[in-house]
Amino acid sequence: VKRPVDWSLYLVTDRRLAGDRPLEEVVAAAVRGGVSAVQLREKECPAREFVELARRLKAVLEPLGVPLIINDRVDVALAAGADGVHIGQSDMKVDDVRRLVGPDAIVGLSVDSAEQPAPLDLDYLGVGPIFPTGTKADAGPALGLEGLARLRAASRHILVGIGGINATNAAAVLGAGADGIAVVSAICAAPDPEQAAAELRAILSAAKRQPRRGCNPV
Ligand code: TZP
Ligand code: MG
Repeated sequence: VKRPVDWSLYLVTDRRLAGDRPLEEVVAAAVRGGVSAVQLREKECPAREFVELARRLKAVLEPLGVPLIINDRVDVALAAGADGVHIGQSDMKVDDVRRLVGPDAIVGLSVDSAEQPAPLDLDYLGVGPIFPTGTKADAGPALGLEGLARLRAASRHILVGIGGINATNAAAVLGAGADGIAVVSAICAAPDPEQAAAELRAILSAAKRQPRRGCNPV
């Protein structure tokens, strides 16, 4: 069975930004602060090390009931027993991923415009970059809050905004229709990831719009 997921504060990892600190520690601190879902994102990691890292994060997250999603790599997600996978527009098609991971796994897809059609059998859309970001070198132009609002009007998927989101603009992203925010640098690069997550959590809790709980719209 598919378990409901709280997408309100979604941490996407970056070991480079975590610096000397072990990723497990940064992630554990972020969850103490209020992160509700974690995506392991590694662009250069060899498969074996990627699986080992995923297993270490799973050991931290599973007891806390926080889902672990693997960026790009269906094989790594399956090998490590992660909760799901996040794919981009040039990765395997959603329906092919779904066949591989099964009906209960989480499948998320990146979109960068309101025009990109998204299959229904998806758990959420990662929408962005909402704002300019230095974290993703090949990120497209920023959609802005207007682009997010357009997508909100056009889609019944769970929408998670990403790209340049921090404590100064998180409430506006929810206000434009996102169900949650995904952040990399705002937590991974913070001197105190727990406190950074707690600050974002407090902002989200105070924001008018109550984030919806994720469930597959099929
Ligand atoms: N996809 C779109 S923007 C982005 C990704 C992975 C990077 C977001 O990083 P940050 O540091 O939260 O702006
Ligand atoms: Mg990708």
